[in-house]
Amino acid sequence: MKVALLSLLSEQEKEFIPPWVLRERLHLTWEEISETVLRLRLDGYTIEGGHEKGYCLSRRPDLLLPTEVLPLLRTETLGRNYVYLPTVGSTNDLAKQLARTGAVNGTLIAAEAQTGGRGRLGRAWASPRSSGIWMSLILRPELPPTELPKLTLTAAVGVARAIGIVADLPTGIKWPNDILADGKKVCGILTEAAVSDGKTDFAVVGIGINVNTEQADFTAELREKATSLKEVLGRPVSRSLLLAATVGELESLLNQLYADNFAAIRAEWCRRTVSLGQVVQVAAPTGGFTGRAVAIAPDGALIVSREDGSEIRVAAGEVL
Ligand code: BT5
Repeated sequence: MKVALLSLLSEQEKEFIPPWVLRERLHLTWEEISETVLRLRLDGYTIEGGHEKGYCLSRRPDLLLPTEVLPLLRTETLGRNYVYLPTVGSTNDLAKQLARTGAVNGTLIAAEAQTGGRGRLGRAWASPRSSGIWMSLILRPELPPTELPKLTLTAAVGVARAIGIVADLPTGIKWPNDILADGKKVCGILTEAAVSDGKTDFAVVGIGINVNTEQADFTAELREKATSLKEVLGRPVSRSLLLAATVGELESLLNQLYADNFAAIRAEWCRRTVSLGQVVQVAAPTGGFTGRAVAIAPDGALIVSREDGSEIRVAAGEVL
């Protein structure tokens, strides 16, 4: 009901639609319409009017509400089950909980703010309220655990494409999970998975994008390395459009991945990366070393060439 009423009011935003038109077009009683208006007002929509003039939508909230996001989705599976929260500890933690209790493939979780947003290795992820996209996707991929690193690279390509489409901004991917704009981090990706008997039960792809985040929202330490799309572009970007575009690009890339065409995704990743050719410091569990990032292996690992000419595959680890 909410979506139908909003879409009718949006046909003539800022103009009153008379009661009889609303009733006829929506096939609802006036009581049902008034009640839906009340619920939309509680969600943050500014709707003026009443039973004499009818209703007029004068302002939509800048929130990732289902009523804002679902009408924009062009996907078949991803995001069709959408869980939206004003506040959550971590969307990845909630996604894992929901996945364990049977949530369907493609379930999307998004929150306005995270109180315990996480990066890799237990690091914190700053998630100021309503300034970015803090989301997780539950996937049940037909991928063996050894191939899961491909998911992070695929997600990075999807986000970079979506930022290009919605914000018209070129970005660079830093292996394996960062997206940079103007040399600073605008997005981080955290892929986690549950594996049993050598098989992937589910994977959770967590994505954090600083969309309209202000420098003042970051701690002094973060200001040096983090930025947002708004800061780089000098204008705000619609979070709902970017969320829908990200999910859309991811769906088509995942279809490509599952159709055994990671090679094409890897090629695009290589075109978009800023990591190849760079001198990198690798902090691996087995000890750190320095080398030059020279290639991405067919399975998504980074190939680092050391001074002595030896090449090392870095599947998981830290590139500084
Ligand atoms: C990441 O980790 O970059 C993965 C971040 C994933 C965040 C999403 S948000 C939705 C979902 N739910 C979660 O709880 N997490 C995911 P890593 O490569 O370890 O980078 C973490 C480091 O990035 C921190 O140590 C900071 O230095 C920096 N950082 C923290 N918050 C940031 C922000 N908002 N923007 C840019 N950099 C940030």
